[in-house]
Amino acid sequence: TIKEKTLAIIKPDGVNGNYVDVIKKTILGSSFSITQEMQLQLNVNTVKSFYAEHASKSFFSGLVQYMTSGPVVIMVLEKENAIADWRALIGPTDANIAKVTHPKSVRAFCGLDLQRNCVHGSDSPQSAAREISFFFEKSSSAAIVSQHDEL
Ligand code: YYY
Ligand code: MG
Repeated sequence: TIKEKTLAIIKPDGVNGNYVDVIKKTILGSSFSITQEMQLQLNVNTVKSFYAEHASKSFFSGLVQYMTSGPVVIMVLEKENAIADWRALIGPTDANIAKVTHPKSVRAFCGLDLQRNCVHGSDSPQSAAREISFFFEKSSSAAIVSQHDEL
């Protein structure tokens, strides 16, 4: 079996609401291994760069504000079919919809609404590769943008 890696983020509402342990138990109980993990306070430039594909959207400034509102836990998850399986486990983007359509999903049990949906998951092999190197490579984008942030 060929293992695959994906990037998971426990967002500020998840960390703040003390959901880190229960989410990690869910991850490990679903046959993923957590191969890398770090807790970070993201800054504005890092979030803008990470979510660059959404820069033109009306929700972008709210998303940046939210993602910088407190610490996040960033993890690399590994298993066969990790990318699709983690997306399935977290459920739909809008936590209010998740509560109705996917009541056992992570976003259903710890998310609050469309913006504050508790967790991130890469959506394709291309994004997984980009997002993992964004945070975990030595000369990663996150490290580079952090140096230029004014916080
Ligand atoms: O991949 P996923 O996180 O499920 O959703 P995206 O469409 O990539 O949006 C990224 C992020 O932006 C989402 O997790 C919440 C937020 N967001 C929002 O606040 N309002 C929207 N209408 C859409 C997304
Ligand atoms: Mg996405």
